[in-house]
Amino acid sequence: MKPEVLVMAASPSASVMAQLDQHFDCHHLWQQPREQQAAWLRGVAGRVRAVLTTGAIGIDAALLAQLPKVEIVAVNGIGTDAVDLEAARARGVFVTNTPGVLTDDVADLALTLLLSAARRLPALDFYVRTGGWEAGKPLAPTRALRGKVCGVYGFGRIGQAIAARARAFGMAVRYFQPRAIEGVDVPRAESLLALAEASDYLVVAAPGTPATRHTVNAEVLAALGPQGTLVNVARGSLVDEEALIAALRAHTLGMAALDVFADEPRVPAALRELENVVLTPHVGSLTVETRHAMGQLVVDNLLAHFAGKPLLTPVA
Ligand code: 8YV
Repeated sequence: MKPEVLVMAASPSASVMAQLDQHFDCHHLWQQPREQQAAWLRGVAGRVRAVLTTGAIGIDAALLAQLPKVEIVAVNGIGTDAVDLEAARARGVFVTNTPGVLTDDVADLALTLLLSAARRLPALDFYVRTGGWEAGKPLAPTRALRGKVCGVYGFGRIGQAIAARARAFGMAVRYFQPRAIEGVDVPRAESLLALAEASDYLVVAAPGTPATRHTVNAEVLAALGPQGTLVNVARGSLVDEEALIAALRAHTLGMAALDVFADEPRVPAALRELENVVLTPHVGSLTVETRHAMGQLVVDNLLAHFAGKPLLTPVA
């Protein structure tokens, strides 16, 4: 008998979906109409041995408690902030995620956002579409990237990949995270505030944890300043969104380019109405290649678990 797996969300990779259905008896929650999901779940919960979830959906203690036979939670993403790791640990439930395979695409999106803000891409697109060019409306020059300072908050794999890209654009790079990284030729700032003071662009690439919550606060945003830009490809929880909106409104912060938000998919109207923002819907890893690689790692972790082999990418 195949192990029964609760699949919270689909992968865009047809191969991953086919492998899931080949090796496991899958219960696809995402196929159920929203209003019927709770009742449907009660029907399958008692038999579920594995859960496939995403970084955004995660799994809370209440759902874990509904699954008496669950052995493993495989997260199709790197962030585990939406997973109740404590509850999983208490139950002896393994957790895996997908580090490594999404690094380049998330770093690419960070630079896409940074460049879009620097060169005012959304405004230029609007200008052409709405006939501003033909009408000869004035167009102010933007600022060059070369020589500017890119501060990277969080210097793991993704932060370091962002730094390499920023350097290729002629930017000077610094980073901050509590633990210094040995053997890198990027200077570490003493604090996040010092990093913001030194930076023209502050790119957030740190994990969303209780310790990092709202660390990008009013003081940090003020230090980044009216010519400064905040880029966030990590988690919305790291930024005090109310302080961000206030700073953008008052132009004490120049711009923000955001892929992640405090309460996704709800983006505050106050943020959507601003002109000095670039907004994308949490798509750092959303490429065909990376979503396939992430899904494959999920499948391989599940297969390893049910074959009694070591997990490929366990969450400590
Ligand atoms: C995904 C992410 O959007 O990896 C993460 O932590 O936030 C993203 O890559 C998410 O996990 C959906 O699969």
